[in-house]
Amino acid sequence: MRLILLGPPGAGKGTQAQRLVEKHGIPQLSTGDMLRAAVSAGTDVGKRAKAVMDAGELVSDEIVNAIVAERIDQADCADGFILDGYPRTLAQADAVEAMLAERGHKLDATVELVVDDQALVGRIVKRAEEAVAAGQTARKDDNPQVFEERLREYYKKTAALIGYYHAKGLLRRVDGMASIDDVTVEIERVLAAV
Ligand code: B4P
Repeated sequence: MRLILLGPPGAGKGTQAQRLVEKHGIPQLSTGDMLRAAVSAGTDVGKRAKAVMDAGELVSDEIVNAIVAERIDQADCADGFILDGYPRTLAQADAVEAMLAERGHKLDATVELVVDDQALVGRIVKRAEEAVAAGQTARKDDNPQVFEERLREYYKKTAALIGYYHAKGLLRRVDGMASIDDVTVEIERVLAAV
């Protein structure tokens, strides 16, 4: 299964991807996690991505497409993967389609998690508070000011993907306002029908 999880920042893509990994035994490919790992490791990609991520903007298509292209050729991706937070622009959507076609694969489904903007900011603030309470450092982009920019970027650059995948007959919509467990049940229900 080759699946995309789509939705605004904080919609629960990462949360649900982890559950799908357990159930389906295929890896989660989170571009956010890959970029944060590059920042922590101080690689060239990390150095270029850091300021962009801290500002809540999108890292360049060139960088992100390259890290995904490299990742999907690893052995654990042979039977499929869950793309979490990628693609985020129409150029990235074209790129992933080309990557899959080159390898003789296609996308099976795109699941959109639908969540109110108001609820999104509440989740992000809560995650930052929980990190601090646990003695960890909150993500630099998990604060209301940067979150506003992340959401603006989503509507400017990413929301167009909903129409794009709908037109291809690949879009499945799930209510992301429900509890985490209920969202998982609903995702599994729509995937069973793919
Ligand atoms: P990401 O790491 O992808 O961050 P995200 O969109 O905030 O995460 P997600 O939707 O997965 O939310 P989560 O499950 O964590 O991106 C960060 C940055 O990296 C971007 O701003 C950008 O700069 C860069 N980037 C990444 N990919 C890129 C790309 N393709 N192109 C360019 N730049 C890219 O959930 C959030 C919180 O909500 C959690 O605390 C969770 O516990 C809670 N939650 C989840 N589901 C819930 C539910 N049903 N009810 C209540 N709470 C819930």
